[in-house]
Amino acid sequence: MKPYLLQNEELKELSAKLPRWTIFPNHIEREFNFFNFIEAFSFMTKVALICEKYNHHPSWENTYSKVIIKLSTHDLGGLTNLDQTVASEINIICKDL
Ligand code: H2B
Repeated sequence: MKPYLLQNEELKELSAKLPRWTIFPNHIEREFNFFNFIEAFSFMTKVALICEKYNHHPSWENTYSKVIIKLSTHDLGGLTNLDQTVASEINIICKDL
C-alpha cells in the first residue's frame, strides 16, 4: 500500500472512522487496558504482525496491563492512509475492549 498524507476532508472523517482513537495533528493514539501483563503482551504480538504486514510500525509503550499505541508516518511527516489502515485493523482485533 502506497502511503499518502491524509487531506483535510479525510482528516475530518478520521475520528468517526476510528472509534476510541484520539486524533492529533501528526499522530493518532489509543490506550488499551487489559487484565494483566500476559494479555497486554499477547495483544502486542498480534499488533506486531499487523504492523509487519504493512511495514508500518508504532511508537508504543507498555506498563503492566496497559498499552498505548501511537501511529504516525515518519517518512512523510504526518498522518497517512497507512496509519488509518493499521489503526482500523487494531480496532478489529480488540473489538471487545
Ligand atoms: N513505520 C512508521 N510508523 N512510519 C514510517 O514512515 C515507516 C515505518 N517507514 N516503518 C518504514 C518502516 C520505512 O522506514 C522502512 C525503510 O521501510
